[in-house]
Amino acid sequence: MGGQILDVGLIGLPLAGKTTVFNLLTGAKAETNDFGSGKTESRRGLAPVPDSRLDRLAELYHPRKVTPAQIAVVDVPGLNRADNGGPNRFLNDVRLVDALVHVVRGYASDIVGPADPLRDIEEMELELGLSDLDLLEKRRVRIQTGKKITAEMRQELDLIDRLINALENDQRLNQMTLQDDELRLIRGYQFLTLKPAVWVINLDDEAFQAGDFPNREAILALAQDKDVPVVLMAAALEQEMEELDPEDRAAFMQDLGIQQSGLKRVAQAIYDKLGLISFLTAGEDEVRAWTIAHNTTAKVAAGKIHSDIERGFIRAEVVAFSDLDQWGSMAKAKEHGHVRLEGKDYVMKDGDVVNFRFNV
Ligand SMILES: Nc1nc2c(ncn2[C@@H]2O[C@H](COP(=O)(O)OP(=O)(O)OP(=O)(O)O)[C@@H](O)[C@H]2O)c(=O)[nH]1
Ligand SMILES: [Mg+2]
Repeated sequence: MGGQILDVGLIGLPLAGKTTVFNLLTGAKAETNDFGSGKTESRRGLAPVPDSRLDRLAELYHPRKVTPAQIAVVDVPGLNRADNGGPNRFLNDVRLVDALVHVVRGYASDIVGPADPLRDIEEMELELGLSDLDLLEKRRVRIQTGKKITAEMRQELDLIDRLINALENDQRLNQMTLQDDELRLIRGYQFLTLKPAVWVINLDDEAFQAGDFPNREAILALAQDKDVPVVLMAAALEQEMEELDPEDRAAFMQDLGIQQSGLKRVAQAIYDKLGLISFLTAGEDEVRAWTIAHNTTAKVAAGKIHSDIERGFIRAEVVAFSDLDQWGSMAKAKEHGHVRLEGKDYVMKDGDVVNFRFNV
């Protein structure tokens, strides 16, 4: 994560349902069919990360507010097939994101024709690869035509050749084994195929319920090969259900076999892919989820909340959510020996409910 908040870009071909997915994730009511209206600006929004543990903590603490973790989402106009030659400019809007969600049309469209998700995935993968190739080739020329080639530049040139070779063989850069020093050399480029990706196959009701779509096996095999998780979604259907009141919605979702919302499943895929977990804080003021990297220590996690808490860190009072949930209060959990005092090097776990003690 570059900043405090995780940044995700929604990309895809025209009319794949990107804006519908964007609305679903962020609760926005943006107009769909940008392609038809010729709109070419990206839009941004915030998606709350669903976490049922927050609901349970709210039940226990009756806080004034509940704050879920958030993901910043960018909805980019559809990649224009006619916009050939040169890398697609819409991709510039996702150059700095932490993860790319490719929304793939799995339903027939009156305008763009029958569903062909495999073709669309291949087309987008090609486009992302070409964009990275373009950057690499420019960099290679810049080094080669420079006044002096240092040892470090020579090392970079070798690496650039390897990366170009991989891309030319239809690999993503995230499929390559790269050493830390190599990753450091190329970090500044923000290569698109090095970013964690998720493929969301957007389906009609029936296809979603059947869990089936054209070229399913081939797509799943490709996804495994490229190390990209696949999430099936019925975005338009879920969007319609947003209009229902929560009870009807729950019953309806159950009928359709939707166990978890599309938002929840996409968020989970992104967290898994990026190696992220959440810890929780709970009090009468606020119950809140915080996003951290796997293996973050207590002191660094404290810094997520405030730099003063990190600087003045004394101890972390920690209870696993499952224990707090089971015993129903901090006092009871303590009585049964589930509340621990941990030092600054304690490695945080997903679902830790934490109270930091600190000096200012
Ligand atoms: N049948 C069906 N239609 C859908 C689904 N999701 C979106 N659509 C429709 O597809 C059209 C395009 O949806 P958008 O969400 O605007 O797609 P987009 O990818 O943002 O499109 P552009 O930004 O214009 O490229 C709209 O008419 C949606 O109602 C779906 O799951 N099933
Ligand atoms: Mg759109």
